[in-house]
Amino acid sequence: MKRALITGITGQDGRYLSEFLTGKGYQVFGMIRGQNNPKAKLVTDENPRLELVEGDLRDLGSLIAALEQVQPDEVYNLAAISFVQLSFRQPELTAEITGLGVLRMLEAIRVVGGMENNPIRFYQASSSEMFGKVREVPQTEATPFHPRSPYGVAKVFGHDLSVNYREAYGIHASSGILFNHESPRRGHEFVTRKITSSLARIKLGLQESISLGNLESRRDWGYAGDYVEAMWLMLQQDEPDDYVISTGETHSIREFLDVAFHLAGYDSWEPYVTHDTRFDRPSEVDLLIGSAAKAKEKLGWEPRVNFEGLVKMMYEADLEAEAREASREQ
Ligand code: NDP
Ligand code: GDR
Repeated sequence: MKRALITGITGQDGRYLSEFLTGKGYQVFGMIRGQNNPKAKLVTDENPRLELVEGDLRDLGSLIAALEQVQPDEVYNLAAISFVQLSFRQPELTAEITGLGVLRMLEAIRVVGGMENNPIRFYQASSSEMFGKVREVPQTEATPFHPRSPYGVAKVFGHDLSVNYREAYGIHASSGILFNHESPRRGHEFVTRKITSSLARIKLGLQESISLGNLESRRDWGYAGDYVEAMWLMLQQDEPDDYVISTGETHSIREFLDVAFHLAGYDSWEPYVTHDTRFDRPSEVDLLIGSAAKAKEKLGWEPRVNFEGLVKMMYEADLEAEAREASREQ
């Protein structure tokens, strides 16, 4: 039975990947941080075969201990400060966790796995945010990086370091340059989930409007359930490599609002959306659209859920959850 260690187990991707790998017959271990983390129950209720181990990306000793305990075949490094907006307010913490955290995990793998024939395969959660002010359209593995946030800069550090540990120490380290991916498990701080959960509440008469920032930026949005399969496929290859994972379609926030409000039976979203400058960013990524041609050719990976399907899945899940919550409160 293969053994996998996932950092960021309580996040959106960690939860999908844990279920995916368990389904493949893996023994899955999730790294959890903090004392009495309230999300431990959520993830073990969701996947009763998941085992938790303690660890924090700020603490090298804890990573070494986790690797010694688990003896993993594969490590998926998904943990990060992942919210771009927060990275402007807490840049040092972002560099510490999203950037230096990768260094610590790679060092732990180097130490525990040994220098020669290191058996541990490593996946780094890289991001389209590294392309930032994009140098070409669509973005591929060869597109130069121009990050536009402390988060993006920290991800470039983690990405380049994974390449360096591959070249310097022969570690089987692969990076997935994943474009935005969403789901009913997406954190409420991200724009898609903010829209679908607020819309569900508007529909149920529980909320009057949504405050948003920049509606013009464009993203290549896919479904997280599809994207975790690509992570696993990367680690099944003989040679480590980097892959763009995306849908190849781009849509603005306005278009997301159009589709979501239309689904909910409204002619227009404009009466329900206000602008709040608090959600604007000091520097913005205006356009993202990826080409996953390499992943299709080498991994046989393609997204299954399209943009409309994704919006529908998220809105319907939020409508059901909000209605359930409202009836419980009555
Ligand atoms: P989430 O924000 O949902 O999850 C982040 C996870 O990181 C949480 O489990 C959190 O744990 C954990 N974490 C934060 N700080 C630490 C720390 N110091 N030590 C250990 N764990 C920590 O992210 P997603 O699931 O959406 O994304 C997964 C990864 O993929 C991230 O690295 C993200 O940057 C990257 N990515 C995501 C994309 C997306 O569209 N979703 C696209 C491209 C890249 P806790 O619950 O304890 O806070
Ligand atoms: P992003 O996702 O920054 O692309 O990072 P987010 O959903 O936060 O923003 C997308 C775009 O929407 C605009 N926007 C708003 N964003 C938020 N969060 N809240 C608002 O109210 C709002 N109004 C407009 C933003 O300005 C932006 O242009 C996500 C994260 O998952 C990263 O970890 C990951 O690496 C990248 O995707 C790829």
